[in-house]
Amino acid sequence: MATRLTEGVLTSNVHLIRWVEKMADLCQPDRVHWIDGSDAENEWLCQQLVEAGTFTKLNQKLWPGCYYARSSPNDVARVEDRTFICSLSKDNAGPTNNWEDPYVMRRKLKELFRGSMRGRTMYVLPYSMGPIGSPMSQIGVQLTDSAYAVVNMRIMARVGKPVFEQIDKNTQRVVPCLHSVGAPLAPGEQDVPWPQNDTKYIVHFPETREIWSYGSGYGGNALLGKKCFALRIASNIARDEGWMAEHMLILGLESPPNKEGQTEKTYVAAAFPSACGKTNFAMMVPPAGFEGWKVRCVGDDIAWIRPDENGQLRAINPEAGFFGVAPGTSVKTNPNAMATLARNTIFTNVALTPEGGVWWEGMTDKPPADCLDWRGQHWTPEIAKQTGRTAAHPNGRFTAPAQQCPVFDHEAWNAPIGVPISAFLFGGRRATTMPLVFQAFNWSSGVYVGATMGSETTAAATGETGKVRRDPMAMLPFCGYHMGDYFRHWLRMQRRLSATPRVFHVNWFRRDADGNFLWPGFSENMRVLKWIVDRIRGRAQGKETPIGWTPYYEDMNWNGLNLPPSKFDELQAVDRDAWRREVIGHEELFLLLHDHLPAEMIYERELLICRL
Ligand code: SAT
Ligand code: MN
Repeated sequence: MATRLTEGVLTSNVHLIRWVEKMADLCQPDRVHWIDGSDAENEWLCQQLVEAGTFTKLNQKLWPGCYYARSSPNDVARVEDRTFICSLSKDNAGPTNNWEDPYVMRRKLKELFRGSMRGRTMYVLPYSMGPIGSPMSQIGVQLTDSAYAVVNMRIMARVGKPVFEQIDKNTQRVVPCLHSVGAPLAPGEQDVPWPQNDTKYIVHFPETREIWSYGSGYGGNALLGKKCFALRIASNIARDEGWMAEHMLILGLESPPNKEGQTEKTYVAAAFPSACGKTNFAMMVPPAGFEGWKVRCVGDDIAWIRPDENGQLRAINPEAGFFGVAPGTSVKTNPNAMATLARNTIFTNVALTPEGGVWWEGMTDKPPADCLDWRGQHWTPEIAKQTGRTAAHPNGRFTAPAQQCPVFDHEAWNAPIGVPISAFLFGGRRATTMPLVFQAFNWSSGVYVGATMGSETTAAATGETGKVRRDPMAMLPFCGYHMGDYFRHWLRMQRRLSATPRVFHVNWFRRDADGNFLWPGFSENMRVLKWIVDRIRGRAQGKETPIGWTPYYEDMNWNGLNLPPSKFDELQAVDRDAWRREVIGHEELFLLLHDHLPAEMIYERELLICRL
């Protein structure tokens, strides 16, 4: 019998109602619940998650408003090998994406989703990526049988009634997103909050702007507004409409007031691969020697960027929360993140302490005497020594409201047209070859620098960690179309700009011959950022090298840090032999993309080889 929805429907949009009915027919949930986004509803959902055993309410004195979750051990990271771009033509998805014929994939998905929500509730979750009603925002509706996904999405995006009201105006596209953890329940069976099997499909249909995600409850696989919409689908929309959807943090650097009491604010956007310190950089605390300087965080993961009518690039952070890596986060490495996650936060796959608190490696110098690890097993420092088991999963995460960040730039985040972007930074995790910082010569050499970016792999995706892979603009797992066309789109953007942002490459992770980090990182990265701002403003000198402009030692502020010029030289060294090998790495990527590769990339590579 066809489902006819009557109860609790929060929209008058008949297309939306028909689609929900159709999907309910397919997935056969026991109930349909329309998400209004209220506090009461959120409490009710969290209570249900506690009753189902998915959530543990943390000690409310220590962690007010916080909950703790463990996923199933086979569902702890994005699954790149199960992520598909199903464009009509395989050529449009390109060689860096998995592809399947959309007709074949749709049939497969329909079979998987048939009855997949039996025994569960289907939640209808409307969300706006970006300020509701802003010309830079996009709307999605996620249907999901995971209350965990709903309460996480409520932190990560603007959700609920105001979004339905925006949908009812019928002025904006709505991207349909269907999500099920799979594993239907038999009558009377206790809920299985996490999928127990390995059948996972994270599927995007770029032409019809649709997302279908099956079999995972984890982060980027399940919170569909994030990587699936804000990057994979949005990169397609952006290409068609002349804007950019990027895997970038946005921060503003504010100078101390001058004699007239005025400050200077400069916004930059930076692309680093997952788990390479975007969150730390986005809310960095200036070190000693930078009294009066302020870093203001606009976003830590995604930037939507478009030229305004004056040809100035402007960016918004379409998200509303941080889905950050917990291990390594501490009051020393990122005090602002620690303050952000102190309340109203969901912790996933970290350790649970006997007092009802959370812990992860690197949070404190001294680990708890005992706790339950991310698998729910007894863990002590002694057991860790013997078995090498960590208390938290290396990709353990916190989901925290961005507005709780002490240095959050509320005004910029709420600005419908975003903030002006003066520079793009690219960076990866590189033990060798890449200096601390260099500036590309111009826009096309900057696009080359971003396009050929490499980084050592991390735990944010399943698979081997620590290997250098090319990760163009940190978008390798997130670009929803052919990577060669994406480079062309970047190159073309310049034509619409009156002021071209400067492009820089940074590397906080260079090591010496003994494997020690050469650069202290974290707060000290401010010194690099300051040089970048001085370059943007035309105040700092640059030294020409084969790869770009680099700082003179004297042009960096060294107040409060004892870093001798010899060490700086080691950090900044351009080793021509290592760079020749690096260019061969670029060539491998170019071979892969060859038939869509813009000519500019070849010319830039040739110029680089000549300079080397
Ligand atoms: O799992 S997410 O994609 O949301 C986080 C990340 O890998 O950057
Ligand atoms: Mn990310």
